[in-house]
Amino acid sequence: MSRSESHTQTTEMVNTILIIADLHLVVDETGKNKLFESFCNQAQDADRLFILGDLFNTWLGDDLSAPHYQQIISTLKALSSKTEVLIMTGNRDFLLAKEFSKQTNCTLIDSPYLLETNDHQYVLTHGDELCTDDESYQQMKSVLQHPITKAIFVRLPKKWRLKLSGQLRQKSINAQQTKTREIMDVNPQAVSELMKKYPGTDLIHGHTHRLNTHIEKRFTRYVLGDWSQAQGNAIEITDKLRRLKIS
Ligand SMILES: [Mn+2]
Repeated sequence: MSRSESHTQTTEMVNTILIIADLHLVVDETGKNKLFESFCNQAQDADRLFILGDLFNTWLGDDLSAPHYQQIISTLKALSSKTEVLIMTGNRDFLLAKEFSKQTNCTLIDSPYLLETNDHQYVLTHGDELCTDDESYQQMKSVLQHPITKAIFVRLPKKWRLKLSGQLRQKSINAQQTKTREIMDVNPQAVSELMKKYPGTDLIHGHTHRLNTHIEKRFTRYVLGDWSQAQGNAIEITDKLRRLKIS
């Protein structure tokens, strides 16, 4: 369809899609939880909301973590009765699973996810798989997020899970201190290999918390930022893409 033809379709409803990532919600950061709740109230006017990973700062299994986030869960449930909510897991909440999905009525989606709008296509991903320079991280991820490891972990007693996750978190904090900024960013080669598989699309991802728009030769890479207690950010796609500040 040519541009002029699409312009004649003025009666066609324009869909609204919202995309966020990296909220890293924790129980005691009530400001951020409230900010997310008010965002969800406004998101009821949208057709679809995508959350591209790390909605929660830690998730140690639905049975263990869901009881701590009942407010967030009911907010998501209320939203999903009006708006389709699609959630991708990140490296912090990769144990989000069926029970969470059932309680919230949100759909868990795999990465990468191809989003098709009327006239555009976007590849959506959390983004950590593109940080290939961080070899120790990728090694750790392949072990921790292996289906067998996940299946064993969620069956461990709650006390063990809490203890293990605390140890892993400390290990990760220590490791990050010796890594450079460059190592923890996406690797251009990894990005271009992904985008070769999806010609003609643009990329939207989070994880690095480096809100920016990178215009490359063949595609544009939109990076979402993380959320603070006072401010969040989103991408809104209607007939065009624009950035939103959430406060
Ligand atoms: Mn992440």
